[in-house]
Amino acid sequence: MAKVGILMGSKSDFDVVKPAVAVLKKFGVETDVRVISAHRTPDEAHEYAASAKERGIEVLICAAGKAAHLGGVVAAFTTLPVIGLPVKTDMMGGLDSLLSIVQMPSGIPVATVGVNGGENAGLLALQILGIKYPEIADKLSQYKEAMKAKINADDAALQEML
Ligand code: RP5
Repeated sequence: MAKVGILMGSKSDFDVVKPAVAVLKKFGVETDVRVISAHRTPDEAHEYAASAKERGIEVLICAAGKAAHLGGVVAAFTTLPVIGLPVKTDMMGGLDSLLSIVQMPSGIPVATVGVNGGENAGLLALQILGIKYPEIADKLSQYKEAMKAKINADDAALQEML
């Protein structure tokens, strides 16, 4: 059963969403990936958000660009944690998307990752799930150890060159 619901406002957002799906898959976490728009399919956005918890979803990721209100709208209809994933745009490089998602007024928070930060959105979802599932928290510790080993190896290689 999918633990993470991943919504995107348009199929054109999918390239940004892929790293989130990939990292969740790598950790063995099933996802439910959908194209649902806050303004083009508002009824579906409402229905999905309001029913997510009873369908077993534990964390939501919402990717959107421009006037990117999908995360905020979804967060309005659920108590599940919502991670906003701002999509880079042509006009402002994604600053428009970022501000639309991160600057939620008090009362309805949307945890926001960087522009096109799909992998971090997936990792943040895993960290939230790790509170409940020790096996996910353990895998995250191993992931961090591997990252540390790589940086240390890169540093050692650099020192050799200098
Ligand atoms: C938003 O508008 C979507 O999240 C997408 O990033 C942006 C552009 O959508 P398309 O015109 O490519 O469908 O709703």
